[in-house]
Amino acid sequence: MSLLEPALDPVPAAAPARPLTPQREALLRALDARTPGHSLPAPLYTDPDLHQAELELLWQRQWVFVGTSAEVPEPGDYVTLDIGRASVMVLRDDDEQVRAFHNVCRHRGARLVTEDKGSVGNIVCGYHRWTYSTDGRLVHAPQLGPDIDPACLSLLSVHVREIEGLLFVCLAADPPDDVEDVARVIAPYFAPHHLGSAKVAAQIDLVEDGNWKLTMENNRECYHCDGHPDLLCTFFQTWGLAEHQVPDRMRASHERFLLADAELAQRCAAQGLPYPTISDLVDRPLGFRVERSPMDAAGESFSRDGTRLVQRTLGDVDGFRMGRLGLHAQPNLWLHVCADHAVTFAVFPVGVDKTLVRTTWLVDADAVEGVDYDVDALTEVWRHTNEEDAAFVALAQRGVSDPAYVPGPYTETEAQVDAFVSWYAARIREEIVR
Ligand code: 3BY
Ligand code: FES
Repeated sequence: MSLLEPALDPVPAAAPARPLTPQREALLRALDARTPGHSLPAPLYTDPDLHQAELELLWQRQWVFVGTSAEVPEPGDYVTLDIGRASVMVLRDDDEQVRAFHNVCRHRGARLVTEDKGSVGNIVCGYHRWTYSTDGRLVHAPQLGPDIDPACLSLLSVHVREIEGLLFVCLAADPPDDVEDVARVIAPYFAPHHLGSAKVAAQIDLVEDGNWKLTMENNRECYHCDGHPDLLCTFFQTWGLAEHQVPDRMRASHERFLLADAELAQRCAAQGLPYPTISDLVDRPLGFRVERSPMDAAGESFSRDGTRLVQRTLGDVDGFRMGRLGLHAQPNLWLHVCADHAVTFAVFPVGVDKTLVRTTWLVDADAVEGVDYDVDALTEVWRHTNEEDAAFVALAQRGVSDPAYVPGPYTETEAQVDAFVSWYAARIREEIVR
């Protein structure tokens, strides 16, 4: 079955149950073998057929984070993303709207743009020069016969939703509509930070040697954070722990957290910034968690001493000691916004055991490199953290590929890993019977 079929041929909600493909049946069996509260059965991390079924049932049907509008600042600017075998082109059209299209020519199907990012006046196919405007209309096709209506040959569009500068796409014909609920909840947290008018200071792609779920699971806990010495200069290691779960060795840091948390809550209240953590990670298609949290040391940014890395604030915040605004969204996003910069992480499966992590640093559009910030310094902590995480993910992939692997229990510090795999299992089950 073509990977694009679900997008082009939606299944009506009341469709009679159809026999499952062998891959989907195998996926269901693997999920049935899962013990709740434990890591997933090995085939879900290692089996190429199950991976293929997952691409169709999850990645082609859910909202997926693809980047920020800062990555396409001007009309004609585009980025391309591979979601399974589908290439999606996200671009800003001549009316400054962000659009997304399948990166496939309507003539004989050639790949349209072949770069990861760039800028176009029109989108011109490299094969026979069919030419599309930035809103997807076919505007030029040499020797097109008089019986063929170019209006029927626009690029196939992909649903795209911008939430305060964060871009999500959905390949399904009929995307889950909870994106609107999520937007309503998170927009007030993000609006003051003006991500939509920020500029990209740096972007780094890292390919990890592991299944994409291992990358996400690793992000959803700080149980392994002793492996992140740079990050721990400012990231409170007790993140995600209930009071009674804080180990003795983290007590001093946790006391600092409690003080800083109360102080930041007040500062946010004074500025009219929403503060409470809102977490709805499992039950909705676009599971999410939004939180504000103080940072340790100077409390401003992801530097070793916690002081700012950019000399201009990003957005409308009063002062630099604003900790971080964090967002997790299923299946593939985490991000942090400090007063001086934002850093976003987008995860894409490349193969069953290869995963792309794209990290993007955003700063105020008027911040000047070399004057207001230094790219090496700005990116250092998360470059190191990502490399450390990539090593953990590779270790995990090797282990779960070993015949001796038996899924093990999550500790009480891994509630959000559990939330992630529970979300995953619920979505696959829902979609498999649709
Ligand atoms: O959300 C994050 O980026 C952090 C970093 C360490 C663990 N994880 C929860
Ligand atoms: Fe694109 Fe022919 S395949 S113009």
